[in-house]
Amino acid sequence: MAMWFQLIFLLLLVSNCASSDFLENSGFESPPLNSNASSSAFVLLDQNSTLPGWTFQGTVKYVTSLELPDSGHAVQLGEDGKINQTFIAKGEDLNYILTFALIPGGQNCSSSAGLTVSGPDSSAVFSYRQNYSKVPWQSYSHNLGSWGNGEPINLVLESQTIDSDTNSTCWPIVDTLLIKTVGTTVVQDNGNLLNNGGFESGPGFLPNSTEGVLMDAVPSLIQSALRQWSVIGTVRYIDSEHFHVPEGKAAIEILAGTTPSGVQTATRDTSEGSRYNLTFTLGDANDACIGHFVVGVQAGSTTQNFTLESNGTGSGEKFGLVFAADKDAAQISFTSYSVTMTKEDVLCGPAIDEVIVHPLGGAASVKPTWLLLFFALLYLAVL
Ligand SMILES: [Ca+2]
Repeated sequence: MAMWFQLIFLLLLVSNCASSDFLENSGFESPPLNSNASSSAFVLLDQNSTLPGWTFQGTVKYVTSLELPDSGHAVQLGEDGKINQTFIAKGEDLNYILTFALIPGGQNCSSSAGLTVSGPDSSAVFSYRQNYSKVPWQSYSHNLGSWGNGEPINLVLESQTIDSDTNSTCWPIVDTLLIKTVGTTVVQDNGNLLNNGGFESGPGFLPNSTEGVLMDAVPSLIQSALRQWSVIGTVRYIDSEHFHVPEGKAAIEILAGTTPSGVQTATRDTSEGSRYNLTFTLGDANDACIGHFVVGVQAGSTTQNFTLESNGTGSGEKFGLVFAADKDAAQISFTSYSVTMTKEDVLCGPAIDEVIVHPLGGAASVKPTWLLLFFALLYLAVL
């Protein structure tokens, strides 16, 4: 019993969020100094103004609007607009994951500039996309990497350079930045040969968001904000406060668009040729996503399609398959090919959770040569 408590404590200690305020003025609620920020909805910051916590360059505007996630203030990054803040890593073996709100900077634009988010050795481009949320803003995440205690982490947000006419361009607005830390130590999870099979370790959810966090394609397990899983296409990281989550506090919802979407990982400690059981929960996130879900599952060299009829009110069904490991780290992936949308034209899809890989019990995992030797010895003993 004591071991269970120790294990649970360890899991909480290592995998769960040790969220704290790393950033100063993370929601831009402290107005710029030396500027008349209350005079209009968009105030251009000039050389004489300072934005508490941040340094800025290029065209940066301080935004005041009730339409924002925190019904207050944000910044718009115009042409060559850039803001940055350096914060200090606290604690050892932690990974720093940023979640932020992205708001389109206007309507009827001829083009929209993207937003580049960078850490000391990582960078990704984000853009607001139609049909991915019910509200007029979206949460995205970026993994800033793992840093040792006391190391400075420079976070940079800048508008992406574009070629078209800058006068009819909509420039991105950013708000409510949140840094979450997750342990880099691999958590051994009750015999499951997959790490983070319940998707509990991932980006933080913004306090005012009911829409989860959108995750774009990240080919590397290391760089992904969804720990130990790479992302294909787009998935929505969903929380149990606002969605139906089969187990724990988080799961993923696969959003297939013009291209398939999904997640992929690899097992640990499997041995080539041995047989394993993969189980998972397939369901719907209770977000009015009605349709016929088809999810392609790959485990090692075995592939199989699984289907679910969703009425969009929150469901979960356990499925499984048996596969032989083709190598020590067998690939496991979940891919959705069918486009599903809610009545409000928001992309939605199958929810996946509780992904578990166990060795297949009994003699199947024992090498046949040993079995033969055992029976030969037994035969000799009887004689
Ligand atoms: Ca979960």
